[in-house]
Amino acid sequence: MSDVLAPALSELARIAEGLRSESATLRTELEIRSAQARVRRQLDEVLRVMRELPPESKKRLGQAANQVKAEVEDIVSARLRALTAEEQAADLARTVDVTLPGRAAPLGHLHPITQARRDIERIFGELGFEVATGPQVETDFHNFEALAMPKDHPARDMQDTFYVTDDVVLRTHTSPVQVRVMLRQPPPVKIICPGVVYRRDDDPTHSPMFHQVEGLLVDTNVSLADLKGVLLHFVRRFFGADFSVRLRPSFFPFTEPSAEIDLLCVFCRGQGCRTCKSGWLEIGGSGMVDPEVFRHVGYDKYDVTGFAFGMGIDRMAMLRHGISDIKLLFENDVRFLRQF
Ligand code: 2NL
Repeated sequence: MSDVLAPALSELARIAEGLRSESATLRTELEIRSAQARVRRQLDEVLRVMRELPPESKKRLGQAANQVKAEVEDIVSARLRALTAEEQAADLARTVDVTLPGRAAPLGHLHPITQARRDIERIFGELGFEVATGPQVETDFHNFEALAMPKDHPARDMQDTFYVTDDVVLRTHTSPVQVRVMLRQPPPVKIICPGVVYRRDDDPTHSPMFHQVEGLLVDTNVSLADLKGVLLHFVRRFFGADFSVRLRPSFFPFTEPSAEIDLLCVFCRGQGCRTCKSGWLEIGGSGMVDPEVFRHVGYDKYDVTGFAFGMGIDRMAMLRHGISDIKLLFENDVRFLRQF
């Protein structure tokens, strides 16, 4: 029966050899597994001659078959390992070059009004003024009455506002914050009050909602000269050392005497131009605190004197950057805002 054994043995060797040379061309696990299955079928086919063999030959063929089967499994697992290694190497080659420059995240910045408010807080802070804040919805007493504007006083017309009820309003200035501070603590007082305020006003230079900062200094022997010195210092720090201020006589119900605060025109530097006409631009109002205000908060008008001022933060931000329409500050168009 060696005429069956010999060809079977050489067929086994041929199958193993065939898989060995084919294995390098198998590119995926699927290709490897299907080659493995095919080879197993081929081996089974060859071993069908077993039945016809005498025991001695059967044993030899059996041993040879086991050897070839082990060889086939070795080739398959070696090829699978090689493929995994190739895939990992390809993965590594594909990964990011960590030495490349990163993609910068787009950075925003503070709104020009917030920048202005923080600068104002810092400049007055250096002079010893503390920041005080309070509610935007106020009582008639804190917003008007305590500031010497009784009901039906004509000065209320200038500060027409939004009424929640007859006695509750959206504040028209941050003065009520100062009233609240004076009501709860004795003099001296040295504060600034930045915040949102509301008025019935709506045109290119007025918004029904705007930002104001008021300042209040109450102590013994405070004079108008102190007011002017503080304002001049502030304006030079905020707009530049070559600026100056002018106090122009005016009227406010809560100050006596009262004065408008004018800034040397940022456009013409005092020459007189389309925007300012006079060479000066109004940035706020000021004066010596009226004794009537001290009476309402329980301060002794013979004991203390004080100055107060109020300025528009939006307006100062506009003048600083040469912005002509206040609405641009509130539209939140980043193409506009990113310029500042
Ligand atoms: C303006 C004018 C001003 C005040 C605000 C004030 C506050 C107290 C007492 C007295 Cl508690 N006065 N504040 C004084 C003068 C003017 O603001 O044009 N603001 C935008």
